[in-house]
Amino acid sequence: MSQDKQPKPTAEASIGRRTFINTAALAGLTVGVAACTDKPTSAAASAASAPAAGGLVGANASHLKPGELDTYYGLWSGGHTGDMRVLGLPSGREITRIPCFVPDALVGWGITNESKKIMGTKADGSLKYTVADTHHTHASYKDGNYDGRYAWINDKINSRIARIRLDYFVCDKITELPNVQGFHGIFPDKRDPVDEKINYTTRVFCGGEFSIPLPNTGSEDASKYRSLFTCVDAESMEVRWQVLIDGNCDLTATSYDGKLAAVNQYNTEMGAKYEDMMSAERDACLFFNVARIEAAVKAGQFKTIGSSKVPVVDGTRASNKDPKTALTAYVSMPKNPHGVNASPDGKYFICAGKLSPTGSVIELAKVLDWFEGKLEKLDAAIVAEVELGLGPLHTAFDGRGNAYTTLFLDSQVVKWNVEAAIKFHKGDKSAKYVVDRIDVHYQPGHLNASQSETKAADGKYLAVGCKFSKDRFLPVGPLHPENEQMIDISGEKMVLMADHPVRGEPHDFIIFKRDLLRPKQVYALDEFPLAVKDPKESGVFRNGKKVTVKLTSQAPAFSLREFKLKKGDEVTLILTNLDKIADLAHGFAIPNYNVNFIVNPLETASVSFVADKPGVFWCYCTHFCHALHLEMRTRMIVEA
Ligand code: RUQ
Ligand code: CUA
Ligand code: CA
Repeated sequence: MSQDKQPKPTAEASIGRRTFINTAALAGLTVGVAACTDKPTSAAASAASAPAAGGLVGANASHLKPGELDTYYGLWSGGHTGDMRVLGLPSGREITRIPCFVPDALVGWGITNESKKIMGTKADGSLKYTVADTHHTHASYKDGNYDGRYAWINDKINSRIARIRLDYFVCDKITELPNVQGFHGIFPDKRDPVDEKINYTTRVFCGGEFSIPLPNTGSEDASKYRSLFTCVDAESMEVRWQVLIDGNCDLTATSYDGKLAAVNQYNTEMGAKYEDMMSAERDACLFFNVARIEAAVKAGQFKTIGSSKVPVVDGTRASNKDPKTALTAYVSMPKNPHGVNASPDGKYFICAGKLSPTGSVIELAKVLDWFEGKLEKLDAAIVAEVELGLGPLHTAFDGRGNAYTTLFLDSQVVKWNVEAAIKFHKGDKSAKYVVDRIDVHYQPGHLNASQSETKAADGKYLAVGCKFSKDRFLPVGPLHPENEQMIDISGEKMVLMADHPVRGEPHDFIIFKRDLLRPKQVYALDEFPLAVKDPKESGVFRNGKKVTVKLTSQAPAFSLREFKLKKGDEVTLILTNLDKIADLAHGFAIPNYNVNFIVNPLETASVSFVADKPGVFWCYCTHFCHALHLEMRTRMIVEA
């Protein structure tokens, strides 16, 4: 990036510690980003060392008295643990984890037939995947706010999207995206672009970050590698369509009118090597015209790739030069941007610079004008490109016109006013757009504010996911936790409230008011086709070698005191928990058979195994349920 293209630093921006950014500094910055990911010591050198401002005031706000309930839910990506974390805020207490992509020993996810069916199995019945890397989670919308139906979460390693039912807080469907590697950004649409009546989420957009041969033949010729942008149906979870693009997809955002989705692109170079991905001065924020793409699919203007039947439309630059027919629009962004976020007033997408110290504001009405041939130059949709600090990554909003952006290299969050930034960019150099800065500990990635990407953004709490905790917690060996910090943003100045250690690597999250959700605590028996509805239905049902064992649980006993099998039997054991009061779960473990799972009130779960070991096996309840919990057992006798 040349120096003369950069906006001049302002006094009130009080970046002060340096004047950036010439080419040499940028080279250093690039190295810094790389070093931070694998070398904590070099990251330490760039971490802010000043103590956070005003800790005392905020400390009260995040501490809840015993028995007090939080006022906000937080849905957090679990990271490598492949699950979703549920937090209460402002306390930051982790209340539960919802398993989805990876087996979970507590509830028996990946052990029961029901969970294995959702996760996906190989021909031999074993799980197709046992690793995952979740990054982003977002929930379904209605009228521009969360409606409490679903949340979605991505698995970057195996390009899977999971849906969480928010009535029971369980994962009910997982879809693997065809021909995609490095599925990263994810965002549901906020309404339909055409049908007035559909003011809620019906699509989920998924960005493919890595380019691969299409179909993936293993070709070494990287010039032919491409990425796909994918639309998944929110209800059926089937893939509706894909868009072939130039460059790659990183994060994803959607507009409130349903018309636009966008991804930031850091590799417009389509480089296959690290260095190549940083060779261009500018990259892009790529917009998708949702209604036009769906019209093209309807009109049969698509191809398919390999064995996939999903329609793929052409969104490459060369095929989308005419605005009036274009499916896509590539808006130029400074070098290797990261993070694209929709402002709650519905007007702007904000792209953070990462290798550029800037935040870019894109006016959505202007992008739509371009698609209609009313805006001559697409670049005119960029209404601000202002300096924020070093390593800007993600942006949240308070609903009062302010944006909050993480600065990875500066270890700060910067609060800035969007309209003031636009004025400043227009030439009013007296417009003070930076409102406040706060040091965070350390190297923040994602952040989010309460209700941030909804029309009901309320500017109360901000959580920041700091990638390094360094010295903030008791040392526990080489693997440090990450540090989630809670910040009070209700005033002009940000106030640090609390630190929470968290096992890596949580990435993204959303925070919303608790009254938007009414989770159920007891299942409906009818949710489960295999339910054993009456203890009298219990027993061993034999059909040659195939054996079904049916039993029920009611504290503190299983309906069968014992059951007999023969060595070599192919067994399916079905257990329904007939206890129907909240909080009364039972577990079921079979020694030496690698079985343990939980049944919640009125839940049914089943496991299948071959009774290959003769002997007596005490199947016991693993979830403390009653004073006679230890006595809650049944005897499995496998005859030789
Ligand atoms: S990314 S630290 Cu996977 Cu969400 Cu930005
Ligand atoms: Cu049932 Cu413990
Ligand atoms: Ca680049």
